[in-house]
Amino acid sequence: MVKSVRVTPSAKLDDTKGSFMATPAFPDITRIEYEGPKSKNPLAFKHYHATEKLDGKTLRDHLRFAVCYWHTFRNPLSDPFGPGTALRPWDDGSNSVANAQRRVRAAFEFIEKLGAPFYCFHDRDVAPEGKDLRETNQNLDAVAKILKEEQQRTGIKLLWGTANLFSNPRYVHGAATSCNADAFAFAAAQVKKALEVTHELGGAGYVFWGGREGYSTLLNTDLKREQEHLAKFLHLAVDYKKAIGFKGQFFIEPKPKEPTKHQYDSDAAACLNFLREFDLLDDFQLNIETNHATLAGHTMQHELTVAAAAGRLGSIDANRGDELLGWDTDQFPTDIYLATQVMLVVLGMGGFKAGGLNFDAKVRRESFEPVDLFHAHIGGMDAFARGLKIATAIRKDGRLAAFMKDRYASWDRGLGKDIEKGKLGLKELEAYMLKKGEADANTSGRQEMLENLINEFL
Ligand code: XLS
Ligand code: NI
Ligand code: NI
Repeated sequence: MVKSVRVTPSAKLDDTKGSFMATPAFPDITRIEYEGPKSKNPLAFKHYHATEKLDGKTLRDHLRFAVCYWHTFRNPLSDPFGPGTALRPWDDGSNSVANAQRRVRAAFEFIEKLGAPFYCFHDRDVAPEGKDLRETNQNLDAVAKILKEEQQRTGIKLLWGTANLFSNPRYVHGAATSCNADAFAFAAAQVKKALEVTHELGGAGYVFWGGREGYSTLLNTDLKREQEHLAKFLHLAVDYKKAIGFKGQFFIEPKPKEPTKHQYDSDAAACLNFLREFDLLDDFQLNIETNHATLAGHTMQHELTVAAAAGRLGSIDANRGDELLGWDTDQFPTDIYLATQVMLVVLGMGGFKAGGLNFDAKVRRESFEPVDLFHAHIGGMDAFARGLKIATAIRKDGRLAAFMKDRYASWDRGLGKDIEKGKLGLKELEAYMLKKGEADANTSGRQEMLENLINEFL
C-alpha cells in the first residue's frame, strides 16, 4: 500500500468491531441521493435513480453496478514514474490483517453511501499474503468474516470473486500456463480457496482473467502445451464448483496483452474458440471489459456483439481507455454514446442475469482525495443510467431494428429462405443464377442516416 497515506490521529485504528468504524472513513459525505438533471450538486445523481422503473424493472436491477475493490480500495495511484499519491486516512499502509479488516469497513461505508448494490474482489486485494499458503488462507478467512458481516449489515452483495494469479513472483511465467508445475499447483490451491470464499459470500459469479497466461517470446514457449494446461485448470475449477455446490456463473475475461505481450484469452472470438475447442463452452460466459476491447483493436460494441451472438455475454467491466495512451488506463466511463451502445447490446440479449456492470476503473493519480472516489462512481453510474434510458427509447422507437430487419428481407422469402433452410446446393444456386443472369440490385447501407437517428435520442 502507498507510503504517503496519513492516518487521521482521531481514528481508532484497531476497532473493527461493531457495525461501523468508530470514526467514519468518509465523515463529510452522507448518502448520495438522486436529485435529477437540474441539480448542480456534484455529490448527487442526476440520472441514476435506483428505484425508478423502466420496462417494469428498476434501474438498480437493470444496471447491477459493482464497486471494484482492487482499484477503489487498493490502488495507491502510482505510475511507472512515481509512487502512489492516494490519501486513504483509514488505511495505515501496513500489511496487517487488522488493517485489511478496517479497510473492509471503509469500503462498505463507501459502497453503502454510494448506493451500489454489488462489489467485486480478488483474494489478494482483500487480505494480505502470509508466510505460506496455510497462513494466507487463514488471513483470507479472517477478512471474509468481516466481508460477510458487512454484507449482512448493508445488504450489499458480491457480484463476483476472483483470484490474483499474477502479482506474486511465483507466477512470473504464468499460473495455469506456467512451465513450472508447482506454480500451477499453487494457483489451483488459490482458486480452490477463492471459490470457497466466493461461495460462502453468496457470489453471483466468479471471474477468470488470465493474469500472466500468455507469453513474452515464442522462443521459449510451448504454446500448445500451455493452452492445454489452461484448459485443464479450468476443467478442474468446473469440477470443484460442482463438488461444493457453487451455483454462481463462471466468466472468462478477454484481454489481448499486458502484462504479457500476447495473452491467450486475447479477445471474445479467441475465448469462444478456446472454450469450444476444450469443451468448456457450457460452463463459461464472457466478462467483457471496454479497455481490453480497445487494446485488442476492437470496439466495445464489437466485443459485446460477438459474445452475445454466441449466447455468451455474461458481464461487463465498465471503464474506458485513452486514445493517446496505449495501455490499460482503466478510466471511469463517462461517454454517453458508448454507454448507449453497451446498453443496446445488453437490452438486446434480455438484460443481465448473473452479471452486471463492474467499475474496473481507477481515479487518476492527480485525483488523490477520498471524495474523488465518489465523483468517479457517480459519473459512471449517471453515464450508464443515461445510456440505459437512451437505449430503451431507441428500442421503443423501433426504427433502428426495423431498418436492420428490412435490410435482410431477401432472406425472409423465396431463395434466401430456401438457402437458410438448407434446401439448395451449389448446383441449384448456379441454375438459379444462369436463369436470372444477374443478381438483384443492392440498396444503400444508410450508415449516416442511422448515425443521425441515434443522435436524435442523445
Ligand atoms: C486486468 C483485469 C482484471 C480483472 C480481474 O486488466 O481487468 O482487473 O478484471 O482479475
Ligand atoms: Ni477487468
Ligand atoms: Ni483491465
